[in-house]
Amino acid sequence: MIGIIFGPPGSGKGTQAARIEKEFRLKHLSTGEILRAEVASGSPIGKEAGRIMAAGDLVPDELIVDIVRGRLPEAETGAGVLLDGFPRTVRQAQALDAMLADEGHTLDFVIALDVPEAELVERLLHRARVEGRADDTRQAIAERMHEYHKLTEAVLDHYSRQGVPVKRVDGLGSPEEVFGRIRRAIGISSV
Ligand code: B4P
Repeated sequence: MIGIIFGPPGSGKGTQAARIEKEFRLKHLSTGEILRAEVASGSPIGKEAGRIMAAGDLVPDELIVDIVRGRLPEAETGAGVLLDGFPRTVRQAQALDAMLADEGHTLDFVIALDVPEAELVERLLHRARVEGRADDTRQAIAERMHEYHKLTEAVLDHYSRQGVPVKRVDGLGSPEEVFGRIRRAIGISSV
């Protein structure tokens, strides 16, 4: 099974991915987490990505696609893969389509979390107070929302046009309530 957890910044992708990974025994691949690990390690990739992320911008497609290409085959050896934070542009989606086609795989589902923007900003500012993430400043959050509308939203149309089941899930409520809706949506997609 290969699925995507999709949504704007702060919609609960990382939060829900942890639950989906456990319940459906999927390997969780988060490009945000991979990039933050690169930043923490001080690698050349991390230095380049860290500046871009702190400004709230998307890192270059080529860099992210190379990272996913390097990790996908190993992740695919288990029961399945859950992609979190990737693809974030139509070019990334096309690159993923090609990677999956090369291996004879197809996407089983896209879960798209819907959360109003005011709630997203509130969550990220709360996380800034708790975790102090470099990209959770008011200015970076505004830029991340802008990038989401400009470049990322179109990924959903890309998949709808291809007939991939795109399940829109209400992301408001407790993490458990949201997960209940996701569980039902994935269950319907996988029968
Ligand atoms: P990500 O790590 O993907 O960051 P995110 O969009 O903020 O999602 P995250 O998973 O962290 O937050 P979540 O919604 O779970 O990316 C970070 C940056 O990396 C990007 O801005 C970009 O620069 C770069 N990047 C990553 N992938 C890329 C790609 N493919 N191409 C280019 N650049 C890329 O949770 C947010 C907060 O809400 C948390 O504090 C959580 O506790 C809270 N929350 C979750 N669910 C809740 C609920 N139901 N109710 C209340 N609060 C909730």
